[in-house]
Amino acid sequence: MTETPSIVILTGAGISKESGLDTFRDSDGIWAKVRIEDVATPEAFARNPSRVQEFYNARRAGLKDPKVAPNAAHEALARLEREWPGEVLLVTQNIDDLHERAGSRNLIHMHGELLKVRCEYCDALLEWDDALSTATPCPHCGRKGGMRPHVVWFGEMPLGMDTIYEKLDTCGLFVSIGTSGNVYPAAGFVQHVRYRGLAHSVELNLEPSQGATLFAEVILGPATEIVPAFVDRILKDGVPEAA
Ligand code: BV8
Repeated sequence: MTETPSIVILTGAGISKESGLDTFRDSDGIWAKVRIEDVATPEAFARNPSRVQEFYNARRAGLKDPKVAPNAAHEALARLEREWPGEVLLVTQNIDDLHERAGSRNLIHMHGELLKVRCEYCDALLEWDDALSTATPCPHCGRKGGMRPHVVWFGEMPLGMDTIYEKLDTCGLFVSIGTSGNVYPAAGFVQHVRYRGLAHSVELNLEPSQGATLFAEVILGPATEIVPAFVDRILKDGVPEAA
């Protein structure tokens, strides 16, 4: 009896769009309003820390909006983790907490988390849902000026990479949902899986991503429609053989 294949799922901002959170590269996206170089690099933080803190304070406050809640796509992925007999690892590029709130547990935030902050002096990692400023003293070591969002900026190493590659190397199904395939190393995961030739690969997105041609299967549409239907199909028919 062949073992139940494990599943690795990668999500991006597109899965949270229908929950009311902006994506990055859509025409009304975040990078249409601010430049990456001004708010999402260590150099930006060194140059003008309060500008960067304000950018994340606004997004952290936005998460508290009662209208921002997990949608049917987040919930379908949590159901897949509960009901699939093998392992399901959810790797998200998103820094919102909608996957957790939908019930996903086996989850890696490879680009960090908006609701966590850390001290650059003592490395304390703290849950935080309030505004942060350079004057905020670290609750752990007491020093000021070292508190930053626990978010991976451009040029910084994403989190959980060893585990992610280990799971990509052994999975039977790789699914990419709601990401434009612009940012590495996440955008390279599909090549990593195809290279082994042992897993089926599916992209679920509103429109073809940069890497769409690398997937064995592409399903287009809004996440709240195509993700629940895809989860139903996998739970009913299982994982197709690697194409
Ligand atoms: C690294 C956290 C190496 C912050 C983010 C030159 C110089 C320096 C670096 C590089 C360089 N060239 C390349 C690089 C690497 C760089 C990179 O890839 N740059 C790109 C721009 C070319 N990557 C990095 O720097 C990474 N680190 O490489 O480190 C290293 C090695 C050794 C030692 C040290 C370091 C770090 C990357 C992480 C950066 N941080 N975010 C924050 O969130 O503020 S990345 C940012 O883009 C977001 O976090 C997001 O996670 C990520 C990807 O965006 P998407 O999620 O895909 O969103 P997008 O808007 O693009 O697409 C949305 C999609 O959804 C669209 O396709 C749309 O059609 C679809 N959609 C919309 N609505 C719906 C929908 N789909 C379904 N339903 C809907 N309703």
